[in-house]
Amino acid sequence: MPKLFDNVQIGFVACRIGMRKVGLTVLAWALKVCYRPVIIIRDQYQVLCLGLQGSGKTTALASLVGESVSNIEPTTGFNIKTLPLKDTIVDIKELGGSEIVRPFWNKYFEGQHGILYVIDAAADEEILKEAVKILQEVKIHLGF
Ligand SMILES: Nc1nc2c(ncn2[C@@H]2O[C@H](COP(=O)(O)OP(=O)(O)OP(=O)(O)O)[C@@H](O)[C@H]2O)c(=O)[nH]1
Ligand SMILES: [Mg+2]
Repeated sequence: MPKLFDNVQIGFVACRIGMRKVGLTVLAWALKVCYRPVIIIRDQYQVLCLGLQGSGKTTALASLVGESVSNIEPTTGFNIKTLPLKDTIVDIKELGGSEIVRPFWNKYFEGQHGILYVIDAAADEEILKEAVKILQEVKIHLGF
């Protein structure tokens, strides 16, 4: 038969374990609320995404950033995606590829670190030739 003193001791130990659990829960909650991983961004690059209408620019960019590729509409104006790569951010700006908007592409060249030119490899010969011709025009504008 345990004495009163033993019961008090068992109760005290149980209470301490309980308090520890509560303490750990509070600590975990506080860490969850307050802890924000610090990511130092060292570099940020601007990339222009070009290519003929329907070559797959929007689809390629959506899959690159892990978005759904269903229900993709032709791009009117531009479409911007941000691609985080470790401590680097790449901002990719896609411009629509229709004949009407292509003359305005060169207005967006300034300040870009690179060009991502998309060609539909499954396109027929004529479209492939057109894609290469337009790419050459872009290169001339850029001074290559
Ligand atoms: N099967 C297949 N379809 C694709 C692929 N890429 C794009 N498409 C389809 O081709 C069509 C045009 O794709 P978009 O990504 O809108 O092409 P875009 O170059 O952004 O076109 P614009 O914005 O109009 O210049 C869409 O219906 C896409 O679903 C691909 O790799 N495979
Ligand atoms: Mg598009």
